[in-house]
Amino acid sequence: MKIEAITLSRVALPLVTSFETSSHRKSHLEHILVRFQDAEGCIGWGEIASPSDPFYAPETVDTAWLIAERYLAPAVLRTEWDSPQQLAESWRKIRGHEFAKAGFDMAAWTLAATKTGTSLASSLGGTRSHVLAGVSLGIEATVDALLQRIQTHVDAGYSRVKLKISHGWDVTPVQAARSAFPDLDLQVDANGVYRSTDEDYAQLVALERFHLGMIEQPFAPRDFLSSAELQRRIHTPICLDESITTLHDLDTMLATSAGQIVNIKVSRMGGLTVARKAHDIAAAAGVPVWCGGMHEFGIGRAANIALSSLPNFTFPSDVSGSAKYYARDIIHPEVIPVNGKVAVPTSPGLGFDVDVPWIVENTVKTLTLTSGEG
Ligand code: OSB
Ligand code: MG
Repeated sequence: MKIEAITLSRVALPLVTSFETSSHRKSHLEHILVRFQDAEGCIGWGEIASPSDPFYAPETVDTAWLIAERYLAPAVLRTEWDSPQQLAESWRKIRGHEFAKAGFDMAAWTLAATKTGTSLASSLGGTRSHVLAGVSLGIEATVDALLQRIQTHVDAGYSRVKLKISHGWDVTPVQAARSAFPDLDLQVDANGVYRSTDEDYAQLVALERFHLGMIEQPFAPRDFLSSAELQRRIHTPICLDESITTLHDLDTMLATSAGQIVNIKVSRMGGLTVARKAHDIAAAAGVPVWCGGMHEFGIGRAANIALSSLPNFTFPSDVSGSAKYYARDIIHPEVIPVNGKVAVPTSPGLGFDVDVPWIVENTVKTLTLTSGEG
């Protein structure tokens, strides 16, 4: 197969409610859509879900555009390929830039699945008909506001609630959440904000008594050793997110016992090809995984749902309904969880219709590269 045209579209969608983490606050998001068209006119869609600023990972939406235009698109346009894994070899020598690669890898998978008439989930080896949906709730102005947001999502039937924590917003909101919701499947995510100090260890150890499902990314991405030290001191499983951007990072986590659970993100790991390998490696090591999110638009969300259908995706994923994020998503039908579960599409390719007019209406910049001019 050969790709003849690649269109990049930078699309801005307003968020229904702004989202705050330990590092920043956002009211709308800009992601880059990647559209592959092959010689037969078949289409594959992918999404580069990089945040605008380099606070979660080193990439930004601007660096992703640059790498896509200058390196990834030319590499894809000159490659003859039969499988997404083979196409991924064409960008192997580009170091880092996983979010940008993920958009291209996703476009290859959706195109290949469309052409073979298989669903994205089954082309990846997915086995589940439904995936458990969790929600990730940001830092709120008050504990009462947080409790109200939890209540809304519990009422909506979500299977699990994850709370963002940070200095000054950890033990107090978690304690309040636990006493208001004694049986809730609750977990926390620090986005790497804690340091290897006595005070910070004490703060994290203090979370132990709220029987959390896990503590996600307590320390900085490369600080595997502090994570291993904390894991020796607590029973609550540590889950790594930002630390795991390559399969070698996963090997390091396993070798250092830096955690017991992996949050696999398609974007953070450079695409479905690598994410699936991470799933297999973790499964072989007896380490359960779940699928994290980056507030994806519908295309990236569809990829997350497909990936979450693999057998070792044991815990609920951050695949919430479209309506939690966007008044109108870019896919039809939008993602709607029912009783805390999202159905895995069985139709060929992405499994959703892409709303092209809505994409065009919200596009702030677009570029098409073709193989013709080389
Ligand atoms: O750490 O999981 C994270 C969103 C942006 C950056 C980092 C993270 C998140 C989320 C959102 O938690 C999960 C979702 O898509 O709902
Ligand atoms: Mg996280």
